[in-house]
Amino acid sequence: MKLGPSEIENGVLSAEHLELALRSLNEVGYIVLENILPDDLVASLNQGFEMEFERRMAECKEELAKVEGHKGIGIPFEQPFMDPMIIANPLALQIIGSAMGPDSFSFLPYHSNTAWPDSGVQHIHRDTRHLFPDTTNVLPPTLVVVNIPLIDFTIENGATEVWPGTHRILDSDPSGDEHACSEERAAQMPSLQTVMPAGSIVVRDMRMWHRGMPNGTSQRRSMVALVVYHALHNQARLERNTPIPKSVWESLPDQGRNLYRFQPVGA
Ligand SMILES: O=C(O)CCC(=O)C(=O)O
Repeated sequence: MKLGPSEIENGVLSAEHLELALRSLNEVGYIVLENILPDDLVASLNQGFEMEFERRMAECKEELAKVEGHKGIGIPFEQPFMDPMIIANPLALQIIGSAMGPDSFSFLPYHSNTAWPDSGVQHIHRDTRHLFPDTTNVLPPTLVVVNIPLIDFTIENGATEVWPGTHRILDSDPSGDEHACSEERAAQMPSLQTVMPAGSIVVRDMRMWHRGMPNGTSQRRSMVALVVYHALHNQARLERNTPIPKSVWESLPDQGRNLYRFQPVGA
């Protein structure tokens, strides 16, 4: 979805765009707000991730072979990672608040999903199960991920493949694995790769079937992955004890403080 300049500047979706975004999230399983973040912020975030990858290369290399070249990292509580436009983006939060209520919550730090050069094809999976898989009713989303591509996502660099509508599929995989999705069944259904410009924001229902794709370029392809929980999830079970630095906390608008309210604030 392409937004108007005043929506981007004011951080508020028009009523029409909000309705479209909610319909897309509910019916398709995700919505893309195209190219809404400042280029320099996105470039400095990508550079920050690149520096982290270089710093932690030994640890990454050890794991890469096991994960088909799809290896993200958690990030330090530093700028530019903690920019309020990233961790409490008003447009993403408007959609999430309307879809899941005002008391959704999240934790910091977020992670990246990164397809390294020469990565393979990930197995098709959903990131979360249905809360009530034995009923015939599909619930609205209770767990969404905010993804922010940090470089242009293309077919060549392995834009994520998604299967629209599959967040509504209730029957479980014969393997019994609640995150597994049938490759045979997926092959019969339409899918597409999320080709989109850097600095877009995706809000995705985490039940939707998807997979990371091969990156045939020489540049790592990263996106921010920030998970947001509906208030019905048990925050005590999910709680993180790492304090959010006071400077980060103080930079957050009220909506952002509400989002991270279960996390301690440090010095
Ligand atoms: O990096 C990607 O394209 C998708 C990775 C992903 O969503 C996952 O591993 O759950």
